[in-house]
Amino acid sequence: MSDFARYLPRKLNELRPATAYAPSNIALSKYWGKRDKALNLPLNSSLSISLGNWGTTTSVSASDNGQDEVIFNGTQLSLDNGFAAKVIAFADRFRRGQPLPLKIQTNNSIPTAAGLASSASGFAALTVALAKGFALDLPESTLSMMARLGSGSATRSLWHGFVRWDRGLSQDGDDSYARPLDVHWPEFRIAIIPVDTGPKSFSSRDGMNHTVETSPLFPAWPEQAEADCKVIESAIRARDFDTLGQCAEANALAMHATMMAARPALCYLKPESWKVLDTLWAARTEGLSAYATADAGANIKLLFLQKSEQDVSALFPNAKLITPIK
Ligand code: 2P0
Repeated sequence: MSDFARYLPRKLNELRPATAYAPSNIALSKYWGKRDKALNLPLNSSLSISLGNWGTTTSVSASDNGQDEVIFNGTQLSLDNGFAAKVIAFADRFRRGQPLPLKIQTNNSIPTAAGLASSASGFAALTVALAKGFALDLPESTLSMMARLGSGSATRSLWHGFVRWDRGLSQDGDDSYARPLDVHWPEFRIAIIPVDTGPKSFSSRDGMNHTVETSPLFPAWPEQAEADCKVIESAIRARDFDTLGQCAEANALAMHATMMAARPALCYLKPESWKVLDTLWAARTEGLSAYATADAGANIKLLFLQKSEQDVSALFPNAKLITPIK
């Protein structure tokens, strides 16, 4: 079955008001390329770190006026707004035609100036809020699969800390879900170096598909990414920060290389992103233990440990520091 209807009762319970929070996440080993576009099934596993209190809080309740309502950061959206339409389409996967008008309120705690996308935390929070509201008693692995149908990266946003999304092998995606790693590493730090905080010119979904379809470098990616995931998971378990950082940085740059080789080329990194990388690499030759990663956008994210916090702040005064694990 290609949808998650099988996890739902034929007739949903009446909705009770419910609220859920989900953190955003940054992949240390990236998800890039799908084997099934409708189900957001990846070609490779990925591993992320969640962003603590940077995320999305979503509340669902029955709408009083008989119509769906979507409220984003306090503003009621028109139902033909792209974001509202996606949210309602996702709720429809639960409702399956049942007349249950919803009021969905979503608040993002991610500073707009950080230029981070929020679909991961958004779909994860919406999944959990709807599951709670309809009193569905589902395992977290199932919730992770449901969130995946909203956005691939949402699969990993069900938990705090380090999370691994196993690509799975089955055609229906039943084994493609995430699980948290039981590792507490409170010294771990992230910094976002904002470069471009405007909307993306090319969505990550389109960029991913374009790369898979046209990049002669893409065939080398899935196997490398799978191997990187293993290295990073072992490094996390061993608290081997430099192995983790080196592999995460190489993984991100390899992903960007597949995009740059696409035809026509796709380059999310801007001159300012490269300047940040240059500055970082120069500081590393002087002994700084910090590494970079970048997603489908120009912003650079740094990985380091608490002991390097002051050096990173001095090097990048506009860095937004995150303590992901408390
Ligand atoms: C990641 N990204 O692992 C990778 C790295 C961007 C670069 O997951 O089409 O918005 O909704 O499954 O999740 C962004 O892609 O794509 C993403 P869809 P999604 O974080």
